[in-house]
Amino acid sequence: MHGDHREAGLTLIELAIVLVVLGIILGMTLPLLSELTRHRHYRSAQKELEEIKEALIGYAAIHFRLPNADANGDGVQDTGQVTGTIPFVDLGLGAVDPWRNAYQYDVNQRLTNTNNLQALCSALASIGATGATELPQVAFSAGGPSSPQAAVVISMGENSRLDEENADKDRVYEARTPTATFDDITVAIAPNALYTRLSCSP
Ligand SMILES: [Ca+2]
Ligand SMILES: [Ca+2]
Ligand SMILES: [Ca+2]
Repeated sequence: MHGDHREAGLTLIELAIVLVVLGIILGMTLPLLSELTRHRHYRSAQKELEEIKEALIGYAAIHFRLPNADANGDGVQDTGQVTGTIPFVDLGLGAVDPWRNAYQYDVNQRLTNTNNLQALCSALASIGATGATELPQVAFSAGGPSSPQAAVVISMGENSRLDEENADKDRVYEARTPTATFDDITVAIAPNALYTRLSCSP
């Protein structure tokens, strides 16, 4: 009888130890799991951004222009809009990034008005020539020099908002390594890259 009590006591101590160990393991595992989820979402967003770029290039090859931005969230481009979200219906793509936010989109206005390949090619060539005055632009380092782009697409990242240089609505954006206060993922289609992809010739 006495022995039974001692066994029960030991079992409780063991149980307590098991619970403490489980707690420690959970405490170590949960942050790791959320870090893995964050990493997976980040990778998915990068992959989707590349798909959006390809869809935009495909759109340009078919329509001889880039689509306008979507200003009202229905996924269909709106005439005259150069900033907004991607026209995901027109591009045949999903509506949102891994954090369930729309992808932001900014397009050079002159590339939305062309209606034949030659006109699109000359517009692309002249963007490179006129340089600094053309918008949108992207800097590829924090505070670095920016260059004009045919189009820019941004995932707002885990914090679900545009950050720092991307938030000031001046149509100049940054594509750079994330920090604690900047988690946007920015991709750009350079005018000369689109020029090459469309097999433009001088
Ligand atoms: Ca729309
Ligand atoms: Ca962000
Ligand atoms: Ca800016």
